[in-house]
Amino acid sequence: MTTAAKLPSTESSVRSRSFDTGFDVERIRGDFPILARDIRGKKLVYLDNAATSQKPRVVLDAVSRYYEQENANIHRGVHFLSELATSEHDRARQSVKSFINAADAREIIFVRGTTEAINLVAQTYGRANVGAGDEVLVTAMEHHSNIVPWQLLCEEKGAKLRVAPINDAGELILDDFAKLLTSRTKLVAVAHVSNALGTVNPISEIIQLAHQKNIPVLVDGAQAVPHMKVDVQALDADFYTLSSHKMFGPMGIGVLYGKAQLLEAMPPYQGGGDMISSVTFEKTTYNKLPFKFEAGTPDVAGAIGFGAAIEYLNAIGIENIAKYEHELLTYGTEKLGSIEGVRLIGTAKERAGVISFVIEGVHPHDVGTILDQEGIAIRTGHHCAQPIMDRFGIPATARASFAFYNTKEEVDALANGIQKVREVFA
Ligand code: C6P
Repeated sequence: MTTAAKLPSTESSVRSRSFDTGFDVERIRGDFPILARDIRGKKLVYLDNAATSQKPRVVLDAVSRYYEQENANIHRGVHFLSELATSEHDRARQSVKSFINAADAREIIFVRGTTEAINLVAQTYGRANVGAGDEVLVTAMEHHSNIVPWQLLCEEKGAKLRVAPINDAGELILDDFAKLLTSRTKLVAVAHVSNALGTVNPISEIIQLAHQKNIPVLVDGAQAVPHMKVDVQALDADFYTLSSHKMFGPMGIGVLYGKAQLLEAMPPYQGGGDMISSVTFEKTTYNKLPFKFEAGTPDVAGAIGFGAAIEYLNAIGIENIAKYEHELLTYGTEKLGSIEGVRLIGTAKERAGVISFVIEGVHPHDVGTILDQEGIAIRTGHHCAQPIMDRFGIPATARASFAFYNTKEEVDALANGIQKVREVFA
C-alpha cells in the first residue's frame, strides 16, 4: 500500500485553529470529500458519526486501488496478484494488531463488524462454556448486538442473562455489578462506551473485578476505538470487538480480538474454505489462528481500506483526537445543556463522542426532520438500545455524535437548529 505518501502531515497539521488543542481541523476536513457537499442547499453538518463515520480520501483510494490494481483471492494462488493481495491483507491485520496493542496478529480475527464478533463469541465460546443454570452478565446500557446474541445463547442452554444497573447519570453502579459476579457467571459482556449515552465505562476495573473470580470479559469497543487509545493487553480484555466503519474505514469489516489461548480452545464458528487444515468425509481438522475463524473468501478490499484508515488515524494521533474531541464534547454539552427545554440524557462524568437529548414537548423524530432541513444529520430513535430508553422512561432521544473533523461552528449550527425546532413547536 502506498497510502503513507498521501497522509496528512501531522507536523503541518499541528497549527492551532480551535480550543488551542493544536489541532488543524480545517485541514483535516479537507481529507474527507463528503464533508464539502451541500445537503438541501445547506452546508452538510454531519453529526451521526456513532452510526457510521465518513471516509478520508486515503481510504477511498486504497479500496479503489485494490480493485483496480491488486484484486485476487487470497491464500489460494501462487500467482503475483494473489500473493500481493495476501500480503496486503496480512499488513492490514498487523495494523489492527498494533493499533489495539494485541500481543499477536493471530489474535485479530476479521469479521463483518462488532455484531458478528459478538455472535461469534456467543456461538463458539458461549456454547462450549455456558450451561443450564449459568449466567451471562451484561449492563443496562448495552446495544442490542451485545444483548440478543446472549439471549439466544441463554435460551438455548437454559442459562440466565443478568443485567447490572446504572444510575440516573447513565453510569454503571460498580458495587451492584460486583455483587452480580458469582460462581454461576460464565462471561461478562460490556460496552466500553455506550452508543446511546456516551458513557465511558471503567473497563479496567470491570475486568479486574471479573478476573478476581476467573470470569472472562468481552468488551464491545465499537464506540470506544474511534475516540481513545485502547490497549487490549493493558486492559487485560479477553475479547474486544470493533467495527471499521465507525473508525473511518469501509463498511462490512471489523475485528474480534481474542486472547490466543481462548481462541485456540474455542470450536470454529462457520465451516468452509480457508478455515480447514484437511478435509475428508470422515474427519476435518482446522486451520491455525486466525484462519480457523475466517471461513470463505474474506472482504479483502475492506481489510485493506481498514488498514489505510488506521494508518490515517496513526498519522493524526489518537491522543490528539481524544484531546480535541473532549473539548468539542464539553463545548457541545454546555451549549446544548443551556438551551431551555433541552434535557440531556446521559450525564456521566466520563463520556465520549455522544450527546443524547430530548426537547420538551417535541418527538425526537421531529427534531431530526427539522434539523435535516438545515443540512444537519443526527440520529433519532432508540439507537438499537431499547432497554436504556426504558430505563430513562423515554421512547427515544435525539443524538448528536462527533468525530475529530467536527467543529465548534457545527455545534453552534446544531444549537441554532434546536432553537428553530423550539420555535416551530412553540
Ligand atoms: N451502533 C449506532 O448508531 P455494527 O453494526 O456491527 O458495526 O455495530 C453494532 C454496535 C455494537 N455495539 C455498539 C456499542 C454500537 O454502537 C453498535 C452500532 C450504531 O449507535 C448503529 S445501530
